[in-house]
Amino acid sequence: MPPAAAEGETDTAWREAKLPVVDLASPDADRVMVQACKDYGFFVLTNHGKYSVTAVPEVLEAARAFFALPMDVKMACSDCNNSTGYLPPFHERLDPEHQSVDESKEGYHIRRDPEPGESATDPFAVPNRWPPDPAWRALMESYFATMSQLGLRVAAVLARGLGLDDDAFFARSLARPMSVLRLLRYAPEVSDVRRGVLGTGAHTDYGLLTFLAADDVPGLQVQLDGEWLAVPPVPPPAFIVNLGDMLARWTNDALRSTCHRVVNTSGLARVSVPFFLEPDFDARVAPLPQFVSADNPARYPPILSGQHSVDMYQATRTEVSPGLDALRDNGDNSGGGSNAAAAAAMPGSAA
Ligand SMILES: O=C(O)CCC(=O)C(=O)O
Repeated sequence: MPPAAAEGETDTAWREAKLPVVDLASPDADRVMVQACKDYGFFVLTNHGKYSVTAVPEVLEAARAFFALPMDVKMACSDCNNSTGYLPPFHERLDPEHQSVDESKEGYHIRRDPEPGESATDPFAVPNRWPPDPAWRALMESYFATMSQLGLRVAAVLARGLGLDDDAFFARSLARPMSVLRLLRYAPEVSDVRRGVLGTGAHTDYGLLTFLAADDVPGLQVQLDGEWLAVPPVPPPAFIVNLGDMLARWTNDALRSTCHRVVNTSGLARVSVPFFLEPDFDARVAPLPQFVSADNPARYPPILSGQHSVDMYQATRTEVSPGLDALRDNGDNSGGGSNAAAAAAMPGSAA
C-alpha cells in the first residue's frame, strides 16, 4: 500500500537520491548488492556485460517509433483485458488514493510465449500481440531473453549475498516466470503532485527484481525514510534495479521493496523500458526461516506470487479508458495525450 503523500509537498524541490552502484564484475558484488537492497531497495547495476552502450538506446528508439504510430494501428496490437500488447493512455492509476486522474502514459506489455494449456492455471499466460514489423518483434524478443538471463544472474548473486542454501534459490521459482517487458511513453505533461496528476502513481513492484532503462528525461522518484527523492537518469548500459514485493516477503522485510513514482518535471515526453523479473504464478512465497525469530515474527502470510499480481492489477487497472475516447475525438493519434485533453471525460476528475 503506498504511503500517504507528504503534507506540503511542492512540485519543484526534490533532493536527488544517490543510489549505490553495484559493479556486477566485482568480487564483492554480492555483499554490496545485499547492503544496497537493505538500505535502498534500489541500486545502479554496471558491468553486467549483457548489453552494449548502443543496444539499450536501440530498444528505447524502437519503443518511441511504435508509440508514434496512429492510434488505430496501435490499438490493433492491444489486448487490454489481459494487460498484453499495447495499453492506451489512461489504462491505469497505480495510487488511486492520491491520484485524481488516470495516468496519461501509454504502454506495451511483452511476456514469454505461453506453453500449451498454461492459461488454465496462469491468467498472465496469454499470447503476445505484435505489430506487423518482424524486426521490431525480433528486437523485443531478443531483449526479453537477454534481460531474463541477466535477471537470473543477478538473482543468483543476491541469493549468495543473502547466504541462502544455494545460488539457485530464486531460480527455482522462475521456471515459468510471469516476467514482463514494459515499454512506456509518458505524455509531455508536467505532473502536478498536489492535484494528484502523476506520470506514474506511488507503488511498489509486485515481483522479484525490476531492471529499468530510460531516456535522459528525468522523472523517477523513490521514497526513502518518508522523503521523495529524484533519481537522476542513468546512461546506458547501466540499469536502475529495484526489488519487488516478493523479495520483501521472502526476506521478511530485511530487503526493501521501495515505493517509487514518476513525476514529470520537464513537461517533455519520456520513454522508459522496465523489465520486471517475476516468479512463476504458482510460486509460494513466505518469509524464510532465517529471517524470522521470536523477536522478529513473520510479517506476511504465505501467498502465491501470481495471486499477488492479480490482486494488484485488479486494484490499479482501469476498465475502459474514457480518456482514450477523448484522445480519439481530438484526433490525437501520436500518444501525446494529456490529462488536460481528457479531463472532461474523467468522472470525478480534479484536473
Ligand atoms: O518509468 C519509470 O521510470 C518507472 C516505471 C515504473 O515504476 C513502473 O512501470 O512500475
